[in-house]
Amino acid sequence: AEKEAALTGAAPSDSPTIFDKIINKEVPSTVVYEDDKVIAFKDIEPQAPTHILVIPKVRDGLTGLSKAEERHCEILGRLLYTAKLVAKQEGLDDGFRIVINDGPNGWQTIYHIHVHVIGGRQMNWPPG
Ligand code: DGP
Repeated sequence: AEKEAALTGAAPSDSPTIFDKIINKEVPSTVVYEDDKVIAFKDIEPQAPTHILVIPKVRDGLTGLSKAEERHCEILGRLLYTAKLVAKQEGLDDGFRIVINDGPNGWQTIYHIHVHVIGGRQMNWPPG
């Protein structure tokens, strides 16, 4: 059972996350795109040659996609659109993978919604 428990993400939480400190630049990161609503930075644990996280600057209850409400539709669209801009900017012209992990079974570890933009190599299906 202990081993099984380790093979999941983290328990859901409303606490502030490290991403707030990345937004505030209290924690350094390699920012590749930023505007008034969103920021995109390199993942510290890249799973491919290119691995960027796109996040909203204001979490507004969006700890994860499963917490989305109608009011979040605009920011959700902006996150995906930014993912496209970042993919283009990073030269992922042959394709890329977008991932939103949600909850322990989805292997979510940071409870501030984020879109993974992964590319620079051939992806496989199904995912692990
Ligand atoms: P997820 O498992 O979907 O919640 O993804 C969280 C991602 O965040 C994971 O791929 C590693 C990344 N990450 C965690 N802490 C930091 C950090 O301090 N800096 C950066 N750049 N990425 C981080």
